[in-house]
Amino acid sequence: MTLRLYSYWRSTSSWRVRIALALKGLEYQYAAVDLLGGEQWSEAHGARNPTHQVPVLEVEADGQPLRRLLQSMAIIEWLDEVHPSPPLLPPTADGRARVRALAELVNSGIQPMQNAIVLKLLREKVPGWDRSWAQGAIAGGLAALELAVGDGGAGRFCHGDAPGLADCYLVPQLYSARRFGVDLAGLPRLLRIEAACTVLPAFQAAHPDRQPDAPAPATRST
Ligand SMILES: N[C@@H](CCC(=O)N[C@@H](CS)C(=O)NCC(=O)O)C(=O)O
Repeated sequence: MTLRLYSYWRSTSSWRVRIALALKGLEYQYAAVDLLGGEQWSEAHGARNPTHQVPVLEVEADGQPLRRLLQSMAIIEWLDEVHPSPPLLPPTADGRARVRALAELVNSGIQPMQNAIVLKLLREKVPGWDRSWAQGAIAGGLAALELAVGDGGAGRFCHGDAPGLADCYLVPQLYSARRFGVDLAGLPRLLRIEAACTVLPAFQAAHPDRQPDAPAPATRST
C-alpha cells in the first residue's frame, strides 16, 4: 500500500496527519501543495479535494481504485483503524469521547476561526482586524482546552501516558498561537504536554521546519 500526503509545511491540519503517520511509523510520499503560491486553487488539486484544502491522503493498493481521504480527523481515525498499533485512541468509549472532544476543541473550535481564508475576508472588510480576531479566537479556545485537559484524564499527554489523537491537534495549534503572538502563560498543562511531545522523534519529524517544502528561514514570510 502506498500512502501519499498532500501537505503544506506550515499547514497545521497537515501537520496533525504527519504526526499520526510518524507515531505509527508509516512511510509515505510527501506531495507539497504551495498554499502561499495559490496551488490549492489549481484544477488538479480541486479534483483531489473539493474544498481546495490540505491535507489529502491518497491510498494506492494493488488491484484497488485510488482512494482519497479528506479531513484530518477522518484521515487519522482511518489510519488508526487500518494500522491499529500503536493506538491513537483509548480502548473505552468514554476515553474515545474525551479524546475526540479535546481534538474537536481545536479542529472545529479554534482552527476554522483563524484559517487563512477567514482572515483574508476579515482583512478585506476591516483592515487590521484579522490579527486581533485570530488572537482572541485562539486564546479563548486554548483557555477552554486547558480546563478540559485538567479533568483528571491527562497524564504525560492529553490522555494518559501515551501520545494520541488529541496531542496531534494540540502541538500544531500551540505553534500557530505563537505565530499570532498569543500569550500562553496561563496554559501550564498544555505547555507541559507540548514539552512531553516535542522530545519524541515522531513529533520532531512532523515539524514544519523538517518538511521538504519548508523554505530557508531567511526567505520565510511571517
Ligand atoms: N478541517 C480540515 C481543515 C483543513 C484546512 O483548514 N486546511 C488549510 C491549511 S491548515 C488549507 O488547506 N487552507 C487552504 C488555503 O489557505 O487556501 C482538516 O482538519 O483537514
